[in-house]
Amino acid sequence: MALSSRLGPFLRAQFCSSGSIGFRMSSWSPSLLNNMNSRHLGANDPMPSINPEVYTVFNMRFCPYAQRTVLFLLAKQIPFENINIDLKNKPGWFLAINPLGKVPTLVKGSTVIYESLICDDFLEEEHPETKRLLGDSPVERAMDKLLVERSKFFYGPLHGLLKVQTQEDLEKVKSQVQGGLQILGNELRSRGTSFFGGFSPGMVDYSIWPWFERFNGFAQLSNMDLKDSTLKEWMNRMFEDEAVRYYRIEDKDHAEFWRGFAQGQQNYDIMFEKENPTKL
Ligand SMILES: N[C@@H](CCC(=O)N[C@@H](CS)C(=O)NCC(=O)O)C(=O)O
Repeated sequence: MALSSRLGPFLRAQFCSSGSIGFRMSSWSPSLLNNMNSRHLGANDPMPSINPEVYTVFNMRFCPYAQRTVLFLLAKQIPFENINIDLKNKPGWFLAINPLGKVPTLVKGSTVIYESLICDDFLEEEHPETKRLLGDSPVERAMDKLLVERSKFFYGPLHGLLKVQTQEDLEKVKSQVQGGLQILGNELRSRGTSFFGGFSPGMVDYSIWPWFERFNGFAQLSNMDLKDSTLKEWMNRMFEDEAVRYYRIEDKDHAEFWRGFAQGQQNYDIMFEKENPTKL
């Protein structure tokens, strides 16, 4: 990779987002305007008021796809509000906004967008004044999107771990997960940068991160570890990223959610209940 393209994300992060030329201290602060751990609203809840002047993300706190878009908004420091939705008991007003009933759904005024990667593309194009997270050239952007596509070879089987019935199936799925990890590890080694996005996290990093945040929880379920040292180091760097830290859920809470999910009894409100023990 040419030095200029390796430096691209670094230069963008340092200069473009501050709007001035020169090095700057980190001025990151959360752009989320309300509480990310609010109760998940269901069919019996009235529609909350929605501010048409800022983005609203319809979310589910444990959804890895919605996490992609939240991380994008946080990394770009675009102000937004968050509304958590009970996906097992969706409110009619949510289905009226997005008949597919999926999160993330990103709304501003009369604009309604869904599919995490499409939301992220939209935010990048709509907000050129913010930190750029996609590659500089069409080729870089296409290669990054291909890589996110190929990351399904990692996170697809990871979800499969929840369903395996036999030891034989478990070993098969574990080796599929390791195969997917190898694709990502090899790519990061060949890029030779700290992050897939260069010197700071970019689109690929934020798009694959949600499954790495959950990796330890899944790994404990199946006695598996991350063998790839390049990816381990990348994970440690990602854990230091401000957006990632702000939105992070601890391993034990992820594990509790996925245990429930595997039994068809997922509790979306684990984080709400932790924050509001007296309201239970
Ligand atoms: N391909 C979609 C997947 C989104 C998705 O499946 N979200 C789940 C929650 S993690 C959802 O909304 N499930 C509700 C449903 O399918 O009815 C994306 O990238 O946004």
